[in-house]
Amino acid sequence: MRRARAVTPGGVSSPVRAFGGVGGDPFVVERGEGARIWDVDGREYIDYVLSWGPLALGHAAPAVLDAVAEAMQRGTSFGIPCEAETELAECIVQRMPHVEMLRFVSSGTEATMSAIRLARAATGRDAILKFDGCYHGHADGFLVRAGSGVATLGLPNSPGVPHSVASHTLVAPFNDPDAACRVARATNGRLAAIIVEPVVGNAGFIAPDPSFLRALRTIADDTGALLVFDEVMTGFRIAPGGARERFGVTPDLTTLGKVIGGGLPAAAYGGRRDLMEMMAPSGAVYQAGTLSGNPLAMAAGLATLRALTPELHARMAERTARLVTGLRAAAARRGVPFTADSAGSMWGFFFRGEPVRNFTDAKASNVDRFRRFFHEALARGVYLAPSPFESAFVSAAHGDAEIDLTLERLDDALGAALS
Ligand code: KE4
Repeated sequence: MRRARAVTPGGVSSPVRAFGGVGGDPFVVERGEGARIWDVDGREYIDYVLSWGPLALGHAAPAVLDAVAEAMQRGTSFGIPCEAETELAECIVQRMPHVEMLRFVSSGTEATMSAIRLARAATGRDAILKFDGCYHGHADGFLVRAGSGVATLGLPNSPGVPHSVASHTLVAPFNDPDAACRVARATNGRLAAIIVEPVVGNAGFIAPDPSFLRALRTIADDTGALLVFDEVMTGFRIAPGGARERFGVTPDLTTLGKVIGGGLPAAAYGGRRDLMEMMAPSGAVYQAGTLSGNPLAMAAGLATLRALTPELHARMAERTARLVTGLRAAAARRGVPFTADSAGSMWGFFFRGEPVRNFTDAKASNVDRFRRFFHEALARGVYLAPSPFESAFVSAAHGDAEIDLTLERLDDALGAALS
């Protein structure tokens, strides 16, 4: 880390990896296999961060390695239409029929940035509404009361974002449809899009109230704004068909990332055909990318989605629910104010007795206790997200044995964190 810090800011390629939310130095990873990773000092951890979500099949999944190895023999990048892009696009469209057409990009940030540009072009409006604590990547307009690393580092917003850009971004509390309605109506017809993480993963894990997403759909329809589900994290995690399958609400645009690249750089934005055909070269809205649709990333994503059958998804969801239930029980036995929840293979917890319904609740949780628990868990070989404002994941490689071992270790870590 000393060498890394000499040549890169904070010694990391992305701020949240620097353990700013929990203190201390991050370990340096050597390799991963299945549910486990090993650091350069030979310590082994059961990994629940899984590269912040992409590794639905676990580390170095044979299906992914074989697919990438096979694709690599034909070259690594062309910048020319390649069948692999169409195969992965067809697979996604088949699983998420409301995504009638999509465009691949290389990161979630590009996906959400492009979806908003499209929404602004389609409506001729500038304002966007996001929710406090939600994180949609680091494009200028999103760094307003964002979650994830922005919240972890306690940054109010980010320097370098022109006021003229940030002023188009309006913010309301998650799970507060009345506030969202008030903010939307106050724009007097200037609202281009409402963008939301259908299950929040960047303020810690926060599930939507049953009626919240439906209310956003109604507000979007009433004000002429588009509804954008940012499923970069929830996509192929909370249900085989994503948020629309889980909640029955259809967005106009959806952004995806993480899992669809299977651990290699790939993301996408898509949705209604009439909107997507506005994107160049079919239409006039410009967006481009040298490595968009990279054949190795397409191969990794396709191998991942093909393995993620509804049966496997159900097994992963069941194991995730068992982990969360076990953690709640351990906290209850020790009389610790604690709440935990899951959706499919995505989960999270807070040291707080009352339910966490929005970012204000999340920030009111006992973050000092989180920090102690994080380090006690790490010392016992369980790697949780190094921030109270992140979520955790389970992969296909987390079998019953891993869940049992994790519950044993985390129960002990909880005891140590309280002493
Ligand atoms: P990327 O640009 O990091 O690929 O995706 C941005 C993004 C967009 N939307 C949602 C819902 C996201 O969760 C993300 C990225 N998530 C963070 C973890 N909370 C990535 C980890 C990091 O920043 O290093």
